[in-house]
Amino acid sequence: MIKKIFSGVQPTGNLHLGNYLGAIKNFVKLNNNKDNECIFCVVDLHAITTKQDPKELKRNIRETAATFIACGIDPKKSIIFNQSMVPAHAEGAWIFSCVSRIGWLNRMTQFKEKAGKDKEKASVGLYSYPVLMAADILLYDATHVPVGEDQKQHLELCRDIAQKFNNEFIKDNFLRIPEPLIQKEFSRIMSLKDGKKKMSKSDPSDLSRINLSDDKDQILNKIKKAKTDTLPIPNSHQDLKNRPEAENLLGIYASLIDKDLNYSIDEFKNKNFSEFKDKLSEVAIEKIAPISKEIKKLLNDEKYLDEILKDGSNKAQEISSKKIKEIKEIIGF
Ligand code: AQP
Repeated sequence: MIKKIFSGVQPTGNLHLGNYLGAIKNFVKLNNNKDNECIFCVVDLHAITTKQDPKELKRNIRETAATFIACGIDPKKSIIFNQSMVPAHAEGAWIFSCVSRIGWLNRMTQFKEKAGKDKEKASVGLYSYPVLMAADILLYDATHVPVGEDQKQHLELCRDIAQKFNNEFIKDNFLRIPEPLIQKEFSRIMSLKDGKKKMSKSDPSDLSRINLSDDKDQILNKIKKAKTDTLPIPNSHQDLKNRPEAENLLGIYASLIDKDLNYSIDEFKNKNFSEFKDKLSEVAIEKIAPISKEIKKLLNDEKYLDEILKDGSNKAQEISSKKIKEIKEIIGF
């Protein structure tokens, strides 16, 4: 069976190692499989659920597209586009918000985390964010959605929306029920400053994350300053319990070299963190520095990036306009 892949990344700046190891690395693998049809979207409509500076947003849209390409997604094989260029996403989001139930959205933990204590002041868009995400996926009949662990709940909501629409309009299998593709290990990379907090673009401390645009010296400095504890590296996974920073760094190392956590524990057991950090810096620089260099090179060619996004948007428009037309007919418009 041909796998139809859809996933998105918000152009909110500072794409980081968590985005790479949790999602984009997997996008590249899927792109490289000749049997897959992949669509990777710069989800700029999602980005404006929190306040964005217009000039920065424009730059970040190009930078996210550049990051996709620099990481290894081939725009000749996969569709790369930005969401705001394709009207069906906003139309679909409205229609699916009428299918979705308030009780379902009230359970979304990401809204609670992002809105924080002052929920009343959060945008309505931030609340209904997962409905727009459902539209993104359902418009393309995606069979598989590669995401980090933090998006699992949103994907379950998408499946519920599709099921309810199909049931309500007695259209079995009209909306394809997508499967999540979440890596078993390292699907949630944590902050370098706090092993209990997700590595995130919006963390005010730049030292909390390794950005995909960081150069060699920045990577070295951030790993040097990354929080650890006073104990040496243990012999077993079990002994990493209650040592979130140590577990996170060992996990990052393993994921960067495509191994599992036991492999990095075995390699560094009983050693101290300074020795481990030297090796971690080496592999992180080896992986990230070429990506960072390529992003900078691509950003110097705005015309090329704009053409990729335009071409991708035309292709996305062709697919999604057919689906939204069918959806409207089913509803009775
Ligand atoms: N720390 C992470 N570990 C693993 N995967 C992650 N992802 C994000 N952070 C981690 C995955 O990256 C993809 C794109 O995410 P996004 O940028 O669209 O939104 P996000 O999840 O809200 O990312 P951030 O960094 O936390 O952004 P801000 O701070 O702007 O809210 C998704 O597949 C996500 O799972």
